[in-house]
Amino acid sequence: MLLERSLKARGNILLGASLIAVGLLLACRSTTAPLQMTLKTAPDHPSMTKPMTFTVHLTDDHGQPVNDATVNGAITMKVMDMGTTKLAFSPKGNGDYEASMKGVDMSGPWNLAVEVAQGSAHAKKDFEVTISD
Ligand SMILES: [Cu+2]
Repeated sequence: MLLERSLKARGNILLGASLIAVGLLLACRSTTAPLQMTLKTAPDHPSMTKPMTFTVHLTDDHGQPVNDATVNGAITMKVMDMGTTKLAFSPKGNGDYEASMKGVDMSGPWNLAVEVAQGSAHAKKDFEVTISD
């Protein structure tokens, strides 16, 4: 009974600690990232053997498009180390930034990490991109 209780207490402490960690992470994000971004992939379901284009849409905390940012991406495979391919996004107006790739070496789940800098404002976001055969 006593052992059971102390295990439960330990579980609660762990849960509390992880909630605090998540809270800090969210707080950190909201203060350092007034920039919001979304990703579109063309085609919608990219194939590893065909060219694909990524479009990042960037807005400020008022929902207005941001056109003067520097946008860089790094794509990695999620399930194994296949190196990192860096992508430089070009501004296309209306808050859109584009980067293209000729294809990838393997199908499956990839991660596109996008980093945005505009003056002193920075934002980073991970997008999962599923690439088929
Ligand atoms: Cu792979």
